[in-house]
Amino acid sequence: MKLFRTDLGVYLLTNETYIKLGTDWDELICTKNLQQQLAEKIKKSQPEERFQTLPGNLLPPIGHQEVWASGVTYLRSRSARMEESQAAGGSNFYDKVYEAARPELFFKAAAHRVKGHLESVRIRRDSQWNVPEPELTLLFNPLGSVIGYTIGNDMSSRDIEGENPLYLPQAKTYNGSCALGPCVYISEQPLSPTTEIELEVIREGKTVFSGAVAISQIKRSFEELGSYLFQELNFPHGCYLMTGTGIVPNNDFTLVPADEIRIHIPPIGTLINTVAE
Ligand code: DO4
Ligand code: MG
Repeated sequence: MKLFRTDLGVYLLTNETYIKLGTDWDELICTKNLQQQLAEKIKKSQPEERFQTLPGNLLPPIGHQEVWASGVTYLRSRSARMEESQAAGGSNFYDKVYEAARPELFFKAAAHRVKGHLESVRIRRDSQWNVPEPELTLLFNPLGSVIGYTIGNDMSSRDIEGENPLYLPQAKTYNGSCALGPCVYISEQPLSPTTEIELEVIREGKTVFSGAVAISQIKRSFEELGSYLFQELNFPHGCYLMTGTGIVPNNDFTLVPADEIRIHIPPIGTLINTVAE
């Protein structure tokens, strides 16, 4: 099952049919026993609530949820971070956090800054070295349970975070730095460890970067990341948690305006964003 948010309401996609659930995304995310409630809704839905195509214009799948992110959860992220911060003497912080009991968790975006599928993401004007970070993103309800999965793009300025680890919030959080979508995938079963995250960057019609990683390569469990996040924070509307990137292009790669970023995670779908000019 997949949840889509549009300007006309919230829709559940099941068996190639979109079923209207209502208009309040936050209320839905906070529903107790969501899966059971959705199953009931499918059974009871009336013909006038069923659609063959998604009604309205797609919006990012977010109401008042905060977006948090995990860092250095894959070996590739650890080595990339160590390389970019070596000259500044910051590299051993990343080595340590990869091994430490406490994960790196940081605030990524308030809901109003989140871009959806087919919207533009941005590069900071004061940065010369930028990458997309394709990340499996967990949706938690206020009780701290994972209720769904979406695709996240943690746009990052590598020169700024590499200059000094204390600049991380500026490298990660700015207008247009976070995209989520296109939907939330709801499943009774956890995602298979063989699930692949795929990234492709297309420039003037040609693929200039592609890469893939299996989610089994992550160093920490989703439960571990979630339990640290909820340890000293409450989320009355639930929250999103990006789980970190396992794909980082080589150091000679940077995004440029008009690049198209495609992130594919079956069975969620594909999130496509273009870098603003
Ligand atoms: O420590 C810097 C951030 C790393 C990150 O965002 C990631 O590993 O995905
Ligand atoms: Mg990241």
